[in-house]
Amino acid sequence: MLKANDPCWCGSGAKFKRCHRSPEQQLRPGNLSPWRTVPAEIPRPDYAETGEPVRRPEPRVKSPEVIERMRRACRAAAEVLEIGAAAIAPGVTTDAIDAIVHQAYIDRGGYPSTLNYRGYPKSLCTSVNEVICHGIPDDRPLREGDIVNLDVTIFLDGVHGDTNATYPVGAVDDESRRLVEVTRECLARGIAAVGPGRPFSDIGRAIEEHATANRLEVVRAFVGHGIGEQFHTDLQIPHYYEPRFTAVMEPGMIFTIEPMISMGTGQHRIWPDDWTAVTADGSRTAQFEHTVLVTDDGVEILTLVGRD
Ligand code: EYL
Ligand code: CO
Ligand code: CO
Repeated sequence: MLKANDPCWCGSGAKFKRCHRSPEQQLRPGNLSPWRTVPAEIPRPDYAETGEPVRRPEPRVKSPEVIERMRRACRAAAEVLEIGAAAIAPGVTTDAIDAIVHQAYIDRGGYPSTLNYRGYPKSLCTSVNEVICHGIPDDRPLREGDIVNLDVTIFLDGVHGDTNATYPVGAVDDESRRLVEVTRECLARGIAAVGPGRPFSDIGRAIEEHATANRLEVVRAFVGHGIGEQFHTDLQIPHYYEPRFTAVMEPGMIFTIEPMISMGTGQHRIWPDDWTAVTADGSRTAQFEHTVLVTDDGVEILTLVGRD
């Protein structure tokens, strides 16, 4: 396990000219709290006990009945994200936010989709600064100037709703603020490219164009995904232009768009915990995610709270 004063772990010395973060600035893993439990009466997904999801065929075009359940689950996910975000402050640990979010799922009768998904140990992903995604909540307090992404997924009414957003912790530097705002715009432009009859490649093209125009890089290793009765289906939505993705969007399709954008390299490394993805050069990243439905005339964002 990495210790607080170990030299830079990220390998950038070999592949990149430098790791530009001092050891003091670099994130180190903290300690995990014990596994949280979910009341027995809350329905759980198939992997909750085994850690391994069972791949089942699932139609890309959802039935009206599944779409209604997805609307409820996705709205609940948006509410839970809002509750988690309200707890962000300097000195608050990511584990404390995990505890709040865990209870918020249960209060809505939902199961935390990430809990034991392929063995993931927490109810929330918390990705700080150079962590791209899948950061594990631990006993490290957030510090003023950090940026932190909260990624919430709820299993409710037999379907999953998935959303995330990146927040400043207190006052943050101008470049980090710009990164967060451009990444928010990247998601908005990706969503604006959704509509029946359009190729899936339009989504990544819109995102990559906006990132590149702002001298930022798209992380290519992680993609948006089909979602429904399973957390992840075989449908992939890259956040960069992939001309081979000529398949066309149809009304009733539901998937996530979740661009990860880097101030430096889009290349990644995985921590020894096998989950935490960080930029290879230690530069900061931001991410925003919505679950969306293709409608007869465009797109409906499902992961919004009622008043949005
Ligand atoms: C699973 C599999 C390596 C995803 C999300 C894929 C992760 C790393 C191999 C959350 C948790 C996507 O969609 C997600 N967030 O928005 N695990 C995830 N995996 C995985
Ligand atoms: Co997510
Ligand atoms: Co997702």
